[in-house]
Parts: sequence; structure tokens; C-alpha cells
Amino acid sequence: MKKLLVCLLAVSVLVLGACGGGKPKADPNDLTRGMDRKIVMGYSQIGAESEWRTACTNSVKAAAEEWNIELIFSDAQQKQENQLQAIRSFIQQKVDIIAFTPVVETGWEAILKECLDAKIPTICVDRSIQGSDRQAANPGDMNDPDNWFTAFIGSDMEQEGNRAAQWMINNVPNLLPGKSVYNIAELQGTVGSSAQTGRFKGFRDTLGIPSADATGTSSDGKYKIILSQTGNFTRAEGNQVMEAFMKSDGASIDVLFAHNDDMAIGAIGAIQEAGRVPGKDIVIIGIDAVKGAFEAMIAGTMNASIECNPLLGPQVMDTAVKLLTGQTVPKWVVSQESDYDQANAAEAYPSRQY
Ligand code: GZL
Repeated sequence: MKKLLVCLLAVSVLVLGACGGGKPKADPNDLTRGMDRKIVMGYSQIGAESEWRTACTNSVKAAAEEWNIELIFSDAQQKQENQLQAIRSFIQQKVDIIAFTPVVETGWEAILKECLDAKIPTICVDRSIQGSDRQAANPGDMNDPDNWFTAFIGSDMEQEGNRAAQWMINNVPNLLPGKSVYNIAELQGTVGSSAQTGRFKGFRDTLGIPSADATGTSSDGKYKIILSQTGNFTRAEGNQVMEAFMKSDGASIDVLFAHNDDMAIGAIGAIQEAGRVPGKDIVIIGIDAVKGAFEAMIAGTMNASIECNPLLGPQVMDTAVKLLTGQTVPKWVVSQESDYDQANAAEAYPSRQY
């Protein structure tokens, strides 16, 4: 009798499986394979302050389409309180996963712990939070910010600052020969964002300037940061701050280091207004490698841009599917990037995607 029952059970399972009973077979071409329904992702984006940000948003939206993931998108208009509100709303909507780009590094502990309590995994996109070294933390150590979020997808901002300083050291003496000291003006990004803190520190570390100091002289005495102020990553503010720099110290500035290309491009107009030649009298180094920077480098009004890749969408969606189908993901999915200047800008420009 028992044997008969076992056979009947086995046959019924086989019959059910054959006529599609139980979990539907995932379409092998469906990138959310392993999920028996559409993933719902909430994404809190900072805003639309730069070419880079727009490219990042477009990449995330396009990848959500491709991965067949339902994206609930929120634009925070540069305000952290709008991000906190959006994330709380995602929790109330019981989304499967939350992605966010923290506008600044601080103020995320409470909301991320609400996500943890709601058992909703979180992905930091592009920027990270204070105290995170983006390495796997000791499990359960809730004093470690790396346990407050699930994964970080983005660039090494400190390394971008290093790369900008290294390009300057390798190229400025040839571009402006015969000087014993090069005076630098710096346009910082949004104060307190991981992009600003990382680039600020990385640039100074390479020069041997204390990373707490806005201005200072390199350990070899050749490079001197004489001006440093935020332009909030926008062209308009980059132009305004550079106009003020040119009024106070225009004649003595040799190099402009801008934490993004949009501020560098805004500054070009202010340099021209002040009667100096951008790209020649003042060497201009930006970060992002957006199309506007390539156009300026090809025109000769800008000298270099350190790439920061905004095309993060595919990595965000791939990480979301892996997390929701029980696969392990690295704490930090690092972006791959290059450096561009007037020597390679024209060749690279046609294939640029942003
Ligand atoms: C960097 C990103 C920065 C860009 C700016 O990862 O957060 O914000 O460099 C953007 O262009 O505004």
C-alpha cells in the first residue's frame, strides 16, 4: 500500500510539472530569471545637476527596461529630505529592492536600518555613505556603516583625485614651462558628498598636502592650492565661483582643478571674460569625461578629464537580480575608467556614450 502511495505521489508531481503546475518556468531570456514575477525597485536619484547625472539616470532607466524590472523613480532635486521621504515611501510600498544615490555621506543610518527591519536590500549607486570603506563588514556589527547597505556600485573617488593630480604632475611642467611654482584653483563638488570628499582627499594625498587643508603647498614645493571653493557640480556655479577667483587672483592662477567637467566648462567662460586663455594660460583638469569635456578638449579650451563612469544601470540591475535570487554579490562593484586629454580626445569622442 505504502509503495503504491509513493508511486502515485511521484507520478502526480511529474504530471503537474509537465503541464506547468507549481513555479512557472523562468524564460531563459528573461534577465530576472530565477524570479517568478517582475522585480519592483525603488530608486532615489539626486537630481539632474550635470551631464553626468543625466547619463546615470538614463542608464538606470534603460537597464530597468532591459532587465524587465519595474522602476519607481524619484528625483530628489538635490535635497536629502526628499530622498529620505522617497525611501520611506518605497518601504511602505513593499518594493523588492531599494537603490539610492546619497546626495551627501551623512544622515543615512536611521533610514537604512528601517530598510533592514523591512528586510529590503539596499544598493548605493554612484556615491557612498560616511564611514563606509565598501568592504564586507563583520556580520551583525551594526556600528559598521558597511552593514547598513547591501552593495555599492560606483567609482573610487579618491583614486579619481589621485589620477587628476598625477595627470597634472605629468603634463603641466611641459604645458607651462619655466615656472618653479604652479598656483592651483580648485572648484569642489557638493560639499559632503563622497565625490567631493574623495576627490578633495585624493588630489591632496598625491601632492603631499594635508587632506584637511583647503589650501596648501605640495611636499616638493612645486604645486600650491591657492583657492578652493564649491561650485556644487553645476556649470552655473562653476562660472560664478571662477569669476570671483579671476577677480581676486586671476593673474596668478596656472591650473584649474574642477571636481567635475560641468564646473570646468562653466569656468572656461569666466576665464575668457577675464581676458586669459583657457587651456593655454590656465591648464584645466576636470573629472567625468562627459561629451562637453571632449568638445572643449578638441577645441583646446580644456586640457584633461578623468573618467567617472555614469553608465551604472546594467550593474545595478544585475546586482538586484543576484541579490533577489539568493546569489552573493561583492560589497563594492567598482567602475572601470580611463583618462582623456587633448592627445586622445578626438579619437575617443565618436564612441563616447555620454
Ligand atoms: C560622481 C558623481 C558626481 C559627478 C558629477 O560619481 O556623483 O556627481 O562627478 C555629478 O558630475 O554631479
